[in-house]
Amino acid sequence: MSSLAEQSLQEVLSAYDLGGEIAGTLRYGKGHINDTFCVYVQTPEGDCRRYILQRMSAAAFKHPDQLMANIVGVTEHLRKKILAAGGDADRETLTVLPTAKGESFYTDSEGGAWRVYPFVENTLCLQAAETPELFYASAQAFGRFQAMLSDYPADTLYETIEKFHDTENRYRNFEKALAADALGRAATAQPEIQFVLDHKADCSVALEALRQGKLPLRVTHNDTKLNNVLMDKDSLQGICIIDLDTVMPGLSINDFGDSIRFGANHSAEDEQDLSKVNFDIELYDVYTKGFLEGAAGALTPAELEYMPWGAKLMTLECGIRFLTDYLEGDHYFHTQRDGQNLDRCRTQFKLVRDMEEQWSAMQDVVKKYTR
Ligand code: ADP
Ligand code: GN1
Ligand code: MG
Repeated sequence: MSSLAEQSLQEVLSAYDLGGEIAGTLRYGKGHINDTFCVYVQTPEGDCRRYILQRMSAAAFKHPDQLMANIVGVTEHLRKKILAAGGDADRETLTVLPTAKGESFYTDSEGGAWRVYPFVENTLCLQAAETPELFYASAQAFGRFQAMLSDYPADTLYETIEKFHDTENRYRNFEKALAADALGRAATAQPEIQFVLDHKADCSVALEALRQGKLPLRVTHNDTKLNNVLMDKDSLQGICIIDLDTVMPGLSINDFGDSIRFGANHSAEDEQDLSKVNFDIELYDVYTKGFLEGAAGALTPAELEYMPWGAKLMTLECGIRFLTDYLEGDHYFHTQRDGQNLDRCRTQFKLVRDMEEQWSAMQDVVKKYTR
């Protein structure tokens, strides 16, 4: 984590009018990409108000202006839909708070790009599916998100990270990192390297279906981890989808699959004891049910058929990305300890192996809900 971000806080906060005196600023959340802070503000009326302040990752996002144009467009679209449905738009979508000069983000004197969102209060952000009911509620929320964006003009969205879920390209990047082996770490990851090499053909499955016109491009979230949906503390429903940095044209099966990757098990993403890492077909079942309900019939028969592939490929791809970052020296994903990206890679590959063993059961679950 960068202390450079902390050094810029004063400057950044002075670019915003947060409606009161700043009482404190703390690092916040468990995201791997952005530098996230919670800002506490004391209003003249004596209330405490919170904001999320984020420095967008320069390693991940090369064009913050394009990224923020996407987020402003998508959140305004969601706001209209939510209001039309009689919902509470301040809680059910993120809202970009402009700078005092009316810009959607602020660039600090070091070149860092920052943004502010009002904090969505009275919500839970889960790091694991604590109950099947909560996981089911998150699935409905991601499915609804997909449905609400189904009429968003996809051609107005910038590609914020090029080839983000291009698994073939992720494989090629892995090959490059392996050939360079810049830190001599390949020797410490031989079984994982072999696992990737053995799965080369899989990396083409969804992309080939896209090229053949079987799977459509849609507006998708592309980072549907459980900790990217806020759950209402009272109703325990998924209410607000966050982390909109990667909303862009993509595959619905990837949105489904990334949630399964992260949530359909009972272990942390960086668990070191692999005996604790097991793909849970029951959680897969409840998520499938919730996602299909939320998407409300928007998916084609081919998308339904490829849903298990979405789960396997997002898990394989994420493992390849963690391994690549490990080989390259941990430049992309935030780490708190040595070897963390390799541990993350190992959990992903264990989950892929489990999915391979339960492949026909995974297909049966989708069939059960789509008959
Ligand atoms: P990253 O890309 O690094 O994952 P996120 O945008 O997901 O960053 O934010 C990190 C964490 O901050 C989230 O997991 C969540 O806990 C919290 N968070 C982000 N935005 C809000 C918000 N508007 N209200 C409440 N919590 C938020
Ligand atoms: C990152 O931003 P965050 O922590 O929600 C990453 C995802 C990975 C995930 C693995 C923009 O998600 O693609 O699947 O880590 N986001 C980006 O936990 O690269
Ligand atoms: Mg996040």
